[in-house]
Amino acid sequence: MNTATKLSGFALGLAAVFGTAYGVGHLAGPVTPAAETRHDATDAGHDSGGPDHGDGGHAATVTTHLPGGLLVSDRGYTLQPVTAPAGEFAFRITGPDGRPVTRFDVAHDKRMHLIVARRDLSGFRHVHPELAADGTWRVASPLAGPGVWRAFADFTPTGGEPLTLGVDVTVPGALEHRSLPAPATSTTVDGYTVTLAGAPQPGRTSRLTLTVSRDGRPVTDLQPYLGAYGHLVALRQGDLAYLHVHPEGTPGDGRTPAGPAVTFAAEVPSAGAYRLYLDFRHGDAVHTAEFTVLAGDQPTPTPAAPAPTTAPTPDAGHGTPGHGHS
Ligand SMILES: [Cu+2]
Repeated sequence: MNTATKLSGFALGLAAVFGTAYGVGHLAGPVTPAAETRHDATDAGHDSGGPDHGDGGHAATVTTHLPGGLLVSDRGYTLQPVTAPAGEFAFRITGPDGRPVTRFDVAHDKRMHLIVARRDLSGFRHVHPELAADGTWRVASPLAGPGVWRAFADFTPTGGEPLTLGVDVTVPGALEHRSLPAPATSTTVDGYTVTLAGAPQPGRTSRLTLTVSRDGRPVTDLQPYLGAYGHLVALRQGDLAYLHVHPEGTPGDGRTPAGPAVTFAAEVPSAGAYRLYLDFRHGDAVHTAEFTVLAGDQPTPTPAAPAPTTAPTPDAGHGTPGHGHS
């Protein structure tokens, strides 16, 4: 079987999952409701598990949602990178009239969230560009070196729906392949240790709890960042489908502690491998902790095992289902 055949089979599998995974829209934030109900899905099987989606309309009108970030153009809005001086990244969003959009609503403290990662899921950055009067967004380039990058613009045009558009951007240079790190439930960043409890399950809401400590002590004075104690983005291996997940509770609501644990309600659109990126703020700096997680019917990673050093094949880094060799 060649790669193309494998991929189309994979896509069909995803389509089947999406047929019942409409709840993902709540978490994907920017979602693409299909104009028509293309799958005769019913609400069967969706009445169990997880908090209320807060939007009772799902049961009556079942639509097929795509995760965010897969489209460069959606609902009349298009993400267009523009030529920028060295060291800068610039782009525009054009609207249904073909003109650059100049009015955006604030969401999570900002009018524009720009997320980038290489296609191999390395190099994640989450930055906030500045809008010029002509509709051009500019930011110091977050593209940290050669590779094929995916840039996600997560925004709400004034008068429109939240959207996440994605575009590939190539930075020339010697490519260095990075295998997806093995699934793990603990990681370190900037001197912090972050642990992950919970595993996402396709088609239903799963609680993921991330706990931050430093020098063996729980961090209990996390600082609000973008209106929350943590920001979690998940990217799916294979197509970089983008899920922006928000934590339970709001700083200052009188019941949400400032750490050490931040809990998220996450719903992934399919089985497979995802890379999670947790942005949290402490010591007046933003830190990003990264995890690989496997969703679906896969062996549950053993918390005590740091890495699959006893994996059955020496090619463990490439053993993820769906990874096509040529
Ligand atoms: Cu942001």
